[in-house]
Amino acid sequence: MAVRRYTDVMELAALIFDVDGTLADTERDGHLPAFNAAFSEAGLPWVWDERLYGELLAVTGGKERIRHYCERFQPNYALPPDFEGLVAALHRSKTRHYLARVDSGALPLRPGVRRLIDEARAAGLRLGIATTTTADNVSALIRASLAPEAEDWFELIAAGDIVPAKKPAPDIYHYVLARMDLPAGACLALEDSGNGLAASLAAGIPTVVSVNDYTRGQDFQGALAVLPDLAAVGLGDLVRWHGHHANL
Ligand code: XBP
Ligand code: MG
Repeated sequence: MAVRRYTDVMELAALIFDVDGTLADTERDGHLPAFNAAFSEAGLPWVWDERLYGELLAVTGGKERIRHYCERFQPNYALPPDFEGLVAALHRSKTRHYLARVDSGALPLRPGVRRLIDEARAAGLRLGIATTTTADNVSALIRASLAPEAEDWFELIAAGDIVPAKKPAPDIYHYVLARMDLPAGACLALEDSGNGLAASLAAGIPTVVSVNDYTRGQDFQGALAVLPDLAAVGLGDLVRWHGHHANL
């Protein structure tokens, strides 16, 4: 098995996956329509189009994104006394709409993701998830797109508000390393965005980036590889890139 051949460098022990934009195109096909459905349901006249959403993605986390939108794009909106309550309610509604979209099958895996996960499991690699999205969203996506029991394939699913600071802060990756008791150099992270890469690299984890329409053109300095998707990527490629990193 390819993994075993690289005994002269720190052996690759685990793949840590981002979720949004990496496993599936969840931003465009899941989160964006779910935000708009929540606004409409609440009687708010806010409509985010794909271009605006691309700008809003600079802020990770759904609640944080709603707050940022109000401050930056709705300066005349009179904040209600319980603004935090409104944000929380909108976000709960958004999550409900997102989950319905996942259950309807609207969010297939991106090319190559399934094969890579299958290869990694066959090779005995450990699998983890490091994401800013809500934990329920991850569970639903994994069940719907991989297999009903696929949550069990991941040793740890680290998600959402479990850490104080979301990506680009490295907190979620530090959390994963601590909980899985792994050194950063024995892991490889898979990310899709500049914010995600900043987080994984700040935690010292070698990272491969697969871009999407929202993230193409962002700053990916420091990545092991930057790819249009994972369609042509096998576990052997990841092991080779990871070994190369360890030899630098
Ligand atoms: C993903 C995100 C998430 C989702 C929304 O970033 O920013 O916030 O857009 O999820 P990354 P919630 O892929 O870098 O982890 O609304 O559940 O927060
Ligand atoms: Mg992402």
